Amino acid sequence: MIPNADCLVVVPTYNERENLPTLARGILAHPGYRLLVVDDGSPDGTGQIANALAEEHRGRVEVMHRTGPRGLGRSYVDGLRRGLASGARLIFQMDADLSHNPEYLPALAAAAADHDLVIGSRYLTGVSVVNWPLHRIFLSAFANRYVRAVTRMSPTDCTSGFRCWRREALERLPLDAMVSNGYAFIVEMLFEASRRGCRIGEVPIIFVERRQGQSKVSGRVLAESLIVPWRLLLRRRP
Ligand SMILES: Nc1nc2c(ncn2[C@@H]2O[C@H](COP(=O)(O)OP(=O)(O)OP(=O)(O)O)[C@@H](O)[C@H]2O)c(=O)[nH]1
Ligand SMILES: [Mg+2]
Repeated sequence: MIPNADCLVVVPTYNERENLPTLARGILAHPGYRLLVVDDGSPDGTGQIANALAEEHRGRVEVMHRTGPRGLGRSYVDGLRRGLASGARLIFQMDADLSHNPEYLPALAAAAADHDLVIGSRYLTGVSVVNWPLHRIFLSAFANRYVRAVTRMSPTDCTSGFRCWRREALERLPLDAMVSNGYAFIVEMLFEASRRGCRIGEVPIIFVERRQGQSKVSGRVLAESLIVPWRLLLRRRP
């Protein structure tokens, strides 16, 4: 474990009002952890709930309210930049819908002692998902195999959005030049990290399907996920 690590968890939100307070409680239960919510003007008022959390936990919870075109990739670029500027030494990414359990945060942080990037992995020990219908398991497993086959990346879970970065690794990524906006952004970050020689580790997690709110995965996001791995291969080396 990195002593006195200053840990910042970046969480993009779009319509997560039922989930955010529970998630925040789970993250803040860990001493030394801060939360940055990147809300995309959620119509359900998630942004106001995030403001109330920031008021209640001054100095530990911060909110970015994005305007203009929304998207997971854009939100992460803005949030990760803010995270770097805040001086955090470990920067985490996780979903707001409670699929990623904050109890795993210290395990990811511990593995970051000798890795630049640590992935919370669903596929390290079989398939560790709860409450997923069979078609979701197949879709996710196919997406992961597809990405690994096209890009030749070695992690068992290349599409997990639960990650921990050492700040020096994140600083080296070309955040300005990222092309994908949906779920493919997660793959693009990993690709850039692995071709820069980052030491990538994985720790097993059990992923739990969301109980509240709706998935934002659209046909457009899925189409982007099919194309981006090929675009990455064609990209010139930095
Ligand atoms: N800021 C922002 N966050 C988003 C956007 N789309 C999705 N998110 C967040 O990204 C995380 C993952 O989105 P989900 O809809 O859960 O996607 P998913 O996990 O692939 O789908 P499910 O498994 O069905 O929940 C959640 O925290 C969402 O609130 C967006 O356009 N902007
Ligand atoms: Mg989800």
